[in-house]
Amino acid sequence: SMFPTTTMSTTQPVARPSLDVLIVGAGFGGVYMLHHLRKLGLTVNIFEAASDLGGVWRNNCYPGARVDSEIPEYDLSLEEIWRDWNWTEKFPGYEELRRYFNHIDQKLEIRKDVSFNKRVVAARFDTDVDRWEITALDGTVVNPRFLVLCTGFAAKPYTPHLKGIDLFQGISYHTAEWPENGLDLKGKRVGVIGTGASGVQVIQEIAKDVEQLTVFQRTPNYAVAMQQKKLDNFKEQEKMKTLYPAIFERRRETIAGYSYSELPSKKLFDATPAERLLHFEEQWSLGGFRFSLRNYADVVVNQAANDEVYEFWKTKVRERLHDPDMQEKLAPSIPPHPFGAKRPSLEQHYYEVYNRPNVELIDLRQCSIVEATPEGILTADGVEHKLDVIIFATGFDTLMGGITQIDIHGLGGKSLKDKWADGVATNLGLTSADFPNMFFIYGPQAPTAFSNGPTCIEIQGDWVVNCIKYIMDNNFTYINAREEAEQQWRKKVLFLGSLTLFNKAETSWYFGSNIPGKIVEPYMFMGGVQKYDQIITEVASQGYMGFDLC
Ligand code: N01
Repeated sequence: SMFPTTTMSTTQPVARPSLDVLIVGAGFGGVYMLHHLRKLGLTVNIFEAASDLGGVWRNNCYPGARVDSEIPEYDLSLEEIWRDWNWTEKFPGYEELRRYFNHIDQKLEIRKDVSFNKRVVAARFDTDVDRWEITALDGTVVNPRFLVLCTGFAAKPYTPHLKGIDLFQGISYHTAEWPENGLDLKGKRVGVIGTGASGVQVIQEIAKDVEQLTVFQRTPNYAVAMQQKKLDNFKEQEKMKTLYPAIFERRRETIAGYSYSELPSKKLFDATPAERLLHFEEQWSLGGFRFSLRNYADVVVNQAANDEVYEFWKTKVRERLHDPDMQEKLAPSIPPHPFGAKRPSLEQHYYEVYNRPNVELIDLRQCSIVEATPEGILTADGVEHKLDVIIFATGFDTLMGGITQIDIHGLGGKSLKDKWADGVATNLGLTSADFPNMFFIYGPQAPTAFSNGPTCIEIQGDWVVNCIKYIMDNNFTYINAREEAEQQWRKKVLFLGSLTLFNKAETSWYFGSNIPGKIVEPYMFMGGVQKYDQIITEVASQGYMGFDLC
């Protein structure tokens, strides 16, 4: 680490090099930003709360954690990185993703500019010197000109309060706070609360090892086939690389940031039933998000079209389940929400888990949790489920949470958390008015999780790099979003969010309704990646229209 901590006893004062940019977070976003900002000749440092690189792949090390974007879609586009790197699986797991970060470090010397175990807790813009004052949990203070938050969309885990949990004598963990050295679950009685992407992955991974698995499901996941593949033929992968530049270019020009995410030209009911069936089957067998992203465009706006997709999905799932009761719980006759309104997980053998004799599924809509007891979990039917381990796969205070958990104060001492208390306000999902020279990527009001991660990060990251270069080249002190521009952007985000069926799910992190008390509104830009790229590029080319530069 290049910065001394205040708790360190040094006999001599250590000179603090002047810092141009502080980046928060060393995941995909932070690493990409560090590399490009250093290339501008700036002094840049990353503060990372965890002990190593990787972002979500550092924190989420629960059994089965793996990405839901396939490679090379999930690669960073930098040739220095992909040239000598080959993956062993189409959808890599967290361990391989961590090795990928080691590889990036070998190629780009990332770690030398990262301070680990540095959780940023506060940031204050100091108008006397026009610099940010950033404070870490250990007392470290730095004063960069620019602050770039690369905290990701899932930096703040959410654990619902479960009455009696303090009395529970077993152990309990949130999936995103999994112990780095792992947990031995062999022969244990394990309960999993939540069946989002994290729940599905942990459930399908541990079911075979544990003595007894009890799944507490509130809403069934409309999980689709991942179609995982081992990639042991590196020659083939090497050959594919001639296409990488085209794939990386193409992925920016699509709706969801995957080079393949173009839609059929017809509406669903304009295709014959046979045509539809073939299309569904084809996308299903190709795997990944194709079944949801390459479906007919009207599926996200027309309930009847959406129901057709649900029916196909339901049949696919039910034929894998032996027990009619399981069929009804996991793929109900009446869909609890439209297909796609909650993010479908990519599963490998999730449904087969429920044919196992050691797995029980509690449908919380039929029978809710009353409380935790010293020995397990008590449900409303009076049954005490005896457990050694409780796993909370209960998600995150997404998008806004990772940013507002830092105490940020801008011009006039204004707090960002207070400013966003009645709803998020950003200009372009990149900045917020009165927080000068502060940027965030892969956060609220941007495509974020409606995009393949690296695509969104690179589009936004390039914009921020160019903006900082523009400020330096033109000797401006700072850039500040205008409030009118921000209000317009907010309106656009809310409007686009109201057009689809996606707001029909009762609890969805897309809308913040998964967190009690959180403002319910669309938290992401739903106009598509290409459109987003066009808009922000246009703003920059007009000399940063909607911003004050002083
Ligand atoms: O979180 P979630 P996640 N009582 O919010 C349930 C990415 N990701 O960590 O649906 C009982 O989706 C809740 O129930 P319900 C990906 O973008 C990717 O799984 O609200 N249950 C739900 O089932 C993903 O979408 C990968 O009724 C409660 C679950 O907990 C995002 O992160 C892997 C409850 C939370 O699901 C978040 O996924 C992991 C309560 N009080 C994550 N509160 C991959 O790359 C919540 N739940 C594959």
